[in-house]
Amino acid sequence: NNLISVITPAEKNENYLNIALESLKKQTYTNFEVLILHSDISALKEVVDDVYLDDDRYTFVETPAEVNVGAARNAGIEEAKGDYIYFLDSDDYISENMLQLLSDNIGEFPMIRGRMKSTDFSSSSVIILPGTNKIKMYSNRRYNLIRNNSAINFLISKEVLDRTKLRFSEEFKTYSDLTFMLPLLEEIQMVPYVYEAIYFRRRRNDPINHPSLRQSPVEQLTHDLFGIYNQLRTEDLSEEAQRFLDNKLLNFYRKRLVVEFKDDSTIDQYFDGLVESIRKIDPERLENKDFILKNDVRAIKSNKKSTFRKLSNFHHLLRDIKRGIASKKGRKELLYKRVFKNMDFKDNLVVFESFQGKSYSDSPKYIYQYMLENKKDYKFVWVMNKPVNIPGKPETVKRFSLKYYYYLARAKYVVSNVRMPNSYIKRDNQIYLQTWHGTPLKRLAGDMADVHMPGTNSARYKRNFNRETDKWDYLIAPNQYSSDIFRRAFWFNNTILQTGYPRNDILTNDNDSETIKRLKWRLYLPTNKKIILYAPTWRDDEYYKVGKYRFDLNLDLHRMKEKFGDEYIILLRMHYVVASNIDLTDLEGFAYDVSSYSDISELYLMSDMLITDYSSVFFDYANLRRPILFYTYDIEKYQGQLRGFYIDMEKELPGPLLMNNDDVIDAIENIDSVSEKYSDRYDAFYERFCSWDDGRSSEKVVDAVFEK
Ligand code: C2G
Repeated sequence: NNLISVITPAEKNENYLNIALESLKKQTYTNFEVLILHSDISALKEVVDDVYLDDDRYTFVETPAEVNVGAARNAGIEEAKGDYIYFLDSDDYISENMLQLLSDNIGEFPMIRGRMKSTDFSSSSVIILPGTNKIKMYSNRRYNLIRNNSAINFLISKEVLDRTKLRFSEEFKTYSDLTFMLPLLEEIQMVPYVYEAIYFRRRRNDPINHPSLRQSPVEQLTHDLFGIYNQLRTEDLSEEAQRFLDNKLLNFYRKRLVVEFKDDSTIDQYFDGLVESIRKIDPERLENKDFILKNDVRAIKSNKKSTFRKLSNFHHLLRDIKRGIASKKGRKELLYKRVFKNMDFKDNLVVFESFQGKSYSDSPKYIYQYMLENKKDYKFVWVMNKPVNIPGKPETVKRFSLKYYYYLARAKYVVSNVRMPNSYIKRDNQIYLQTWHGTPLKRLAGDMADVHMPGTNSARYKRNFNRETDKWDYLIAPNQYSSDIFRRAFWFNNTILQTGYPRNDILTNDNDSETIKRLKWRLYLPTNKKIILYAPTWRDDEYYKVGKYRFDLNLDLHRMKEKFGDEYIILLRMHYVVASNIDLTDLEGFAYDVSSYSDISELYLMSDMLITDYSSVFFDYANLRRPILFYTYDIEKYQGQLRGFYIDMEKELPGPLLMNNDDVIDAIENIDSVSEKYSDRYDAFYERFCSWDDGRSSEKVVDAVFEK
């Protein structure tokens, strides 16, 4: 029964440490000690659960501040009293049979490894696979076990370390595990791999604010990997180890560095380092590689920077062409990138887009209308997927059409209320005004803990989102609350226009019975009945496919019709990403589907009461000071699992939270007393969220952004 020393560096992972330690507490194999490394032990102990402080198997080892993880692990090795060493990272988790299985199966081998599984630690993902106690032997291909560049999840005989004096390099921040593992694997011919011992590696979800080491900037990774490569490559290594290292470098070059060279001025920064390392690569390694890589390598090896630069530019062109000819969209993007983007700006041209070209609406509409009246020198293009009549008859283009790309490249100004496609390249000196589309209730972008939308994961979502917000020159804030949130959640350092929402101008300027009557006529709505507007939001986890969300109507419209049909009609307004159709059988004359109506601000004006849920619509609607009800039948799921909220819905909203149809009917029936009850809260809410909306937001925005 051997003692195992678990080595766990905990710097910057304080929040996760208890979870890692819990997985040790649950081990069926109990003869272990844990060495926890951190630069401030007394602070760390504040957050560690008492059970571990009271258990003398857990030792806290103080390391100097700012040391690299390699140095922390070395400090752990120095303190280790065990017969074996096991590296567990403090943000990860191991199955409870881990130490048992590894120690049962290591036998005379100096080292053994468990299986890795990467997970976001959402409830269902930490499952242990039952099955046979299967073991696989790695010999020639044992270097594959460090494909992930990591020393974690190996049980390693301490005797080998004592004999070889192997330690981690302390000089490098990233990739330092290679400096330990590669020489170690050189000592060992065969490594068993245990299928059922599972190491759950945390997929980190915030590469912007809390990057893991692997998510470090490419400069850092390059510096470290090349440095380590140069060191290791001077040693006398086996053929397998050399191949492993060479391929690691070539793959890094291809996957990470080549994209950097799209902007050919970055070549200067990396070229000398490339020459030094690439020269060490065994020429054999290139035999089965593609000709682009071979050409690159040849130019690098002969240290011809200007040749390399030309080649690199040419290769990027080839890649663009290759990608371009594969699809219709690709061909347009190719022209966009390679032709249109090099043409001059049209200085007075503005491209407007609202909700991805789905409608003529929201703040872009009101900014446009103001410019149409007051900025005669400008020309306008609207992105519209379906033909509509727009005042001033601007040119319209379909999203992703050739003309769309053309104008996107040539317009000096771009105005949008949602994110632009990833393929949009913001040109130098182009001005991108992002209006955004609501005061946030649901947590946004960088503030989201985990992303539950289809087709992405948290890290990718945030990285793409951050790429987008980096392109914004101006962002409109409807109130101070949003301004503060936007700065943080969007990682936004450019100009915030604290002007209120252009889309709400009409709620101040046109709130009169004439306008309202005219709007109702236009929609063929009766003018002798009051209007309820039901405008819920979408659910991240209910969808048909990417971008097409499902919505199940939980409102009993038939009951409502029976009860309120003489006095009210109801307008049903689905969110623009919702693709479900609503069944209105037997509801004629009472319920109207206005989901495709372009401008919800006009629907607000017409409505005497709003029912919503977690949609930002209520922040805007409150400008009218009319009653608002919240039909929040799934608040627990929405707030808990999906998004989380910025404000306490129970305490701060200007109306009641209703959990079922009875509640809703009751509240409508007694709307006057409900309003009375919420009037103080409504005042406070209005003050906090609506006071910047003074009917002049469009004007203020235009004055700030457009020169002439
Ligand atoms: N909207 C609409 N009809 C609905 C819901 C929303 O027309 N039934 C419009 C409103 O203009 C609303 C905007 O879409 O303000 C944003 O909708 P939200 O439901 O708030 O949801 P989301 O698109 O996720 O944006 O900071 C705001 C958040 O990002 C919310």
